[in-house]
Amino acid sequence: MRISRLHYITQDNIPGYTHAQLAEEACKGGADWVQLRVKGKGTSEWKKIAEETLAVCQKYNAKLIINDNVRIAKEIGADGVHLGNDDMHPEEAREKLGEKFIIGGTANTFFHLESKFRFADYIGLGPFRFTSTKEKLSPVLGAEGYKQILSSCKSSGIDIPIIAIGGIKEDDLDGIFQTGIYGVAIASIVNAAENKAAAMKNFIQRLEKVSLQ
Ligand code: TZP
Ligand code: MG
Repeated sequence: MRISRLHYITQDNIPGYTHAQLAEEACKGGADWVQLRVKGKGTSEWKKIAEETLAVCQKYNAKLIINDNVRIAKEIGADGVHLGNDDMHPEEAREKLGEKFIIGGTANTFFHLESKFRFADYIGLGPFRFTSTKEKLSPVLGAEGYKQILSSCKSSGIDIPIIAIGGIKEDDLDGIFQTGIYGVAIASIVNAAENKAAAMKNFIQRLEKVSLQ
């Protein structure tokens, strides 16, 4: 299974848009990978949101990854889960979900990455810079932080696609990919735009111009 180089993430409280509508705009703009990031909702409301978003992703043939909630991901038949510090351990998730499910995680340090996510399918590493999208933000890594962590991965034989996340804008792409990163994840640059589909399309065009290794 191929991990996309561009992960689009939905957000709560975007005026006038549900998560499914955000996903639809992103997919119209060319997104092929959507992470549903819902916070503070009870299971039944969350599951309904996940089902609506899955229908959109299926229409556009995009992958749907559910943030935090292994049970909902399994019940609705999503493509994967994204697990952070407070979520189920990825190895337990693998047992529950089987080999075909995509399991990703968030890390901030090399130690965290290798101790917890060695067997994940991809790792979101960040934040690249400060962002107000996430509460309780870990220390900012910047390009230097990525270089160091990617070099530790190389010397330890860890070969997992690493996705940069946190405050990423088009003008950051050259510098980020120079670190050897595999891909990037974005939320507010699309979600805060007036025309979200156009913002996604523009971001993809800029990403395609960056020489990938
Ligand atoms: N994890 C680390 S930073 C972040 C998450 C979910 C937020 C990414 O959103 P944005 O708006 O692209 O900074
Ligand atoms: Mg989480």
